Amino acid sequence: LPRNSFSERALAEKVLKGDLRSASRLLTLVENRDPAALPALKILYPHTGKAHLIGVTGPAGVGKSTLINLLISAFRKKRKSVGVLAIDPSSPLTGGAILGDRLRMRPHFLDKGVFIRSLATRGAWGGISPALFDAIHILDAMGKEIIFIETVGVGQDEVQIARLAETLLLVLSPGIGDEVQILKAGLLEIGDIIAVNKGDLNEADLLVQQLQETVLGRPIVKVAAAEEEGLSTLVSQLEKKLIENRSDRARKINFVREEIQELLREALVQEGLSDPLVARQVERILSRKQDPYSFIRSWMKKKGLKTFS
Ligand SMILES: Nc1nc2c(ncn2[C@@H]2O[C@H](COP(=O)(O)OP(=O)(O)O)[C@@H](O)[C@H]2O)c(=O)[nH]1
Ligand SMILES: [Mg+2]
Repeated sequence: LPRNSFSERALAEKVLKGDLRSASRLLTLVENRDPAALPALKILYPHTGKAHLIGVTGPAGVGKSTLINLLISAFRKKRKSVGVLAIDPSSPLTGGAILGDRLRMRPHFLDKGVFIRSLATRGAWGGISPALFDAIHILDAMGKEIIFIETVGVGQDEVQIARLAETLLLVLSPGIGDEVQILKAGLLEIGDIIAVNKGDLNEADLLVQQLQETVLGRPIVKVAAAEEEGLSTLVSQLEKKLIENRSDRARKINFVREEIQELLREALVQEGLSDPLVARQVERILSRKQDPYSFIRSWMKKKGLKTFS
């Protein structure tokens, strides 16, 4: 792996030229939280901020991956280069990403204008992690004009992607169980556009109707990804939103805030965990000679940081 500044610059320059292998290499470094990625990331950063970020979320099995596969084709026809980051829940056994999503998107594997990557987020809640931000920047810097981020979300709280996507596509489908559950989970409060997939199933129309009565002011589009139906409406609604949201400064500010928050969290945790003082306290806390609250407070004070109380 590149360690000297010459090869780091070379790696960054290759990514900027859209080189897939270099991008993959850098992505592996950021996934492993390898500090060797930092110099390249710093070089890339000024070249980022151009891509449209489309979050695609919804319960498992509604057809997000199938739909993204079609959306890739639609945007490729419009000569847009496309990136996909599929966030899979980390397996507690392997810590790795599940292969299903990659397989489903296979038709695009030979297209050089498409870059698809499954991202393991190692227990990060809701899939948001510093590695996700790095990955977005890498795809952006390599010239991807549209970046889809697929995450699984069952309730509003789980859908952290809503806080950073430029445009959010919520995918639902009939047969995901009790529709009232969706309402309770607050999932309908998010999503610039709501796609009701599996439109080929009988119950789809009822779901669309229920949503139309509940969700006001946002487009609800019926699609059947497996049948490749309803795509043109969805694509044109998406394009409209992309243009609208592009000039939404609040969303951009929010993105930077979220990224800083993630990096701060990571830096602070690293600092704490690498301090032998912290390790030594475990025994004292375990034996109740010390409480964890007072310890954290005194540790932060030692580091010159103020605590919240
Ligand atoms: N009937 C029907 N099944 C679909 C449709 N789209 C996807 N599916 C199926 O739903 C299952 C889950 O799809 P997938 O894309 O993996 O869902 P994800 O978990 O949301 O990414 C697969 O078996 C798909 O073939 C559709 O439009 N109609
Ligand atoms: Mg999927």
